[in-house]
Amino acid sequence: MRKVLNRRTGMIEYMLKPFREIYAKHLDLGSLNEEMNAHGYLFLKGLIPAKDVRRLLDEIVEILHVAEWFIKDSDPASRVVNISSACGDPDPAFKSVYEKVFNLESFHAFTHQAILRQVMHQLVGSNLLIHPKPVGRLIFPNCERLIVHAHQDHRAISGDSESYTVWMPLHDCPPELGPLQILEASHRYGLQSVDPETGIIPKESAQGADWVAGHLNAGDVLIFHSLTVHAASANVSNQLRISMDCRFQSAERPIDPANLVFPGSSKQKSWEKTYSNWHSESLKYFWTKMPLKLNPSRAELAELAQTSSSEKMRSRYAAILSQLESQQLSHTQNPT
Ligand SMILES: O=C(O)CCC(=O)C(=O)O
Repeated sequence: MRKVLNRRTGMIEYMLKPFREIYAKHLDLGSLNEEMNAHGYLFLKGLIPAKDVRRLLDEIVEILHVAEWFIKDSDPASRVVNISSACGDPDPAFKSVYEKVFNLESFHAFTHQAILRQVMHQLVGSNLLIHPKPVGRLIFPNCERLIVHAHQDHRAISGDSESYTVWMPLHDCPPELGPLQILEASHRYGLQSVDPETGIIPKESAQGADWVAGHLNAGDVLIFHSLTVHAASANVSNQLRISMDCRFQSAERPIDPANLVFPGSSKQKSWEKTYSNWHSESLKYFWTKMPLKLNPSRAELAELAQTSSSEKMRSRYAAILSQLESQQLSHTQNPT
């Protein structure tokens, strides 16, 4: 950490080490695996054309404007929040607005764009699997409970640890808007201990090199390994932070089928509902046409639906299995 004088406040502040930047215009695809192996993340500046990011942002902002998340009579594009609307997952008010964002065809298409595929092919090999459920983050400022603390994605995503998260702000995201911070080289230490009550990795005991951070702009992309420890910083601005994150892996490696269905909310969310206003067929159920290796397999899910120790887990496994069946994963070549 570096000490710097904040000229506006006159206070000394501690700055994290900056991200290692890779400029998209100088992109050497061949060097990315080595960079990822060494540091556990890649920070690609200007990878996605700003106008493409802006198009998606405008669609999302329109939904949030209608939901009255922004200050009355302000320009929705400035994203200045109406603090009386502040909410976050799992508040019902948040979920109903978020569902509209999640159902946008453009939200899903964004993760399939050619330049991202090209980079991710380089990292995972030719048989690329894009997880079908991207996550949109709509983060109100000054809400401590909405901050995502230090964790490793592999704990939640499961399947195979050789998977990667791509985190993309949909507008310029200076430190005061609460972008992600990364614990450099922390992917080398396997799954790290969490506080059993909160599931958070205590920053003091997290293993890795330095915490790194920076100012991300629309079009910049942060990619990290599923074992890389990372955390959001606090949004201390007066604006909503809007970003999205999605996961990529090789289709030759196992995937937890929970990533293909809606196990926690089978009644509220479904692929049929998600697709109801889409114009194109091309991305619907795209993964069912791929020979995936499910872990747990369908036979194991059936067993777990009977034998898991809690009723909650038994019904979760049963829901995953029945949703898989209705997606006709029998199309896969290897549905063990
Ligand atoms: O954007 C955030 O606030 C958290 C994102 C995150 O932790 C992730 O993408 O794994």
